[in-house]
Amino acid sequence: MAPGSDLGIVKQRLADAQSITVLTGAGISADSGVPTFRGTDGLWKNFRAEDLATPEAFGRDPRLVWEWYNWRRELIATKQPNEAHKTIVALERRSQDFWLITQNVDGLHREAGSAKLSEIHGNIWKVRCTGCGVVEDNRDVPIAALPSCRQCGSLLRPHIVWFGESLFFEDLDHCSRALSHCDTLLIIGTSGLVYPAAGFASIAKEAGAFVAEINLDPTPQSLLVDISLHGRAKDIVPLLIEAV
Ligand code: BJW
Ligand code: ZN
Repeated sequence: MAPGSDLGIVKQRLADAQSITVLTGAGISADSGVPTFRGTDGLWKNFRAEDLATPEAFGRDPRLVWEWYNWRRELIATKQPNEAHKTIVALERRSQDFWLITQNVDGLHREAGSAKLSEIHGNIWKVRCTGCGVVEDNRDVPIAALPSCRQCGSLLRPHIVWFGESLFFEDLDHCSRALSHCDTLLIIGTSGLVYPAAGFASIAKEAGAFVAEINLDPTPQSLLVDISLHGRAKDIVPLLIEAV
């Protein structure tokens, strides 16, 4: 790799960084075979995620929304972390100050071994009671059509942040600290359309960080970041951090 190439510059920045934050989206898991949200493969029975991932959709037809989650659980249960997920684990272990922010709910970062992370949109392997609020791990595949809480009998919902719902305060707080004090932010495989994550690049940039994105295509953040690398996450990410 030429030292002055875009790839070489990002690699050197990572090697010199004191504090690294990584933001990931569905593109990183696309390389493990998990469909993205906004690609044509993201559709299920002609529904868009925006039509199903809302509290209103769940209120109207919880059976349909659980059916969608069961389809995704079945699919994700067969997938494994790829080289990009694994390289992020290596980066975490070699860095003094590191935080991973993921929008993905598939749990593949945890499965790869990431420990310093915020899953800001929740986790598909957790359920939350709509009555008493208890959150539990649940890896049933398939889960019951309308699962109920063992403690109070109320309907369970996926422990996922849907459109129109606020992210959890603890996650937002952690992200805001990680973004405002990192010197290097890597953004991998997100369309940059969904807030608040779509605003994270500008928070880090305004705080003085070097920001690089890795994506198949340009995104709304491409003009803001220092370097955009185009290609598959599983091919590019390992090149960036070998020999850190
Ligand atoms: C590759 C690749 C490879 C492919 N290698 N790259 C108007 C303006 C501003 C904000 C709003 C607004 N109206 C409403 C809002 C707020 C709303 C929002 O942002 N809406 C926008 C759509 C406009 N946000 C919210 O509601 C959030 N809450 C909130 O803001 O609370 C306060 C508030 C409430 C209401 C109004 C205003 C404020 C909550 C958002 C929760 C999102 N949750 C979801 C669904 C979860 C369901 C589930 O998973 O079960 O999370 S949405 C969906 O999108 C999912 C994802 O995490 C998220 C981001 O998608 P991501 O990861 O970017 O995936 P894709 O598919 O979009 O992109 C993949 C990318 O990868 C592409 O760029 C490819 O090119 C690339 N790629 N293969 C590298 N191999
Ligand atoms: Zn309950």
